[in-house]
Amino acid sequence: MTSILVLNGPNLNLLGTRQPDVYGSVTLPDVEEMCETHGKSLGMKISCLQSNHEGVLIDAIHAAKGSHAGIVLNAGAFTHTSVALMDAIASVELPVVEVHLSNIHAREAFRHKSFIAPVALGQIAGFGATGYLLALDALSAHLGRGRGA
Ligand code: DHK
Repeated sequence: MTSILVLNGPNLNLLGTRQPDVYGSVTLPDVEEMCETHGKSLGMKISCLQSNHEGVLIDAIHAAKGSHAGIVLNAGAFTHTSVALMDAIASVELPVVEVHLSNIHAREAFRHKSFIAPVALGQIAGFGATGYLLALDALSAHLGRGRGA
């Protein structure tokens, strides 16, 4: 089984109650369960982690090297600020799919910039919780291609 890390950053623990008009009414445990179920159908073992702390997210990215084949990452607001997260992703050379529940490009200008995008395989934004499942599909296709499948 391919191991995939689903990593969520600051404030995403509040999903479901946090600005539901923007982020939807699905909770983080719901999202994680959806990922586990969908991942299983793709032959993936999903591990999930959420942290409000930049250093914890960086440590998790470092630890994923050698233990996981790829990462689905919603870095929350760190997306728009964190050179350190960008450097961590570049350092581990794992495929990372960047996810946002909301369409960050249709929101405030400061959300248009992503430090993750230049080091990510790609970005999925604006599809709510479904975006996480699309990210798993993208990783599955990418990793399958890598193995020549
Ligand atoms: C989540 C956040 O917490 C915001 O800071 C980002 C992202 C957008 C999302 O849409 O999932 O700007």
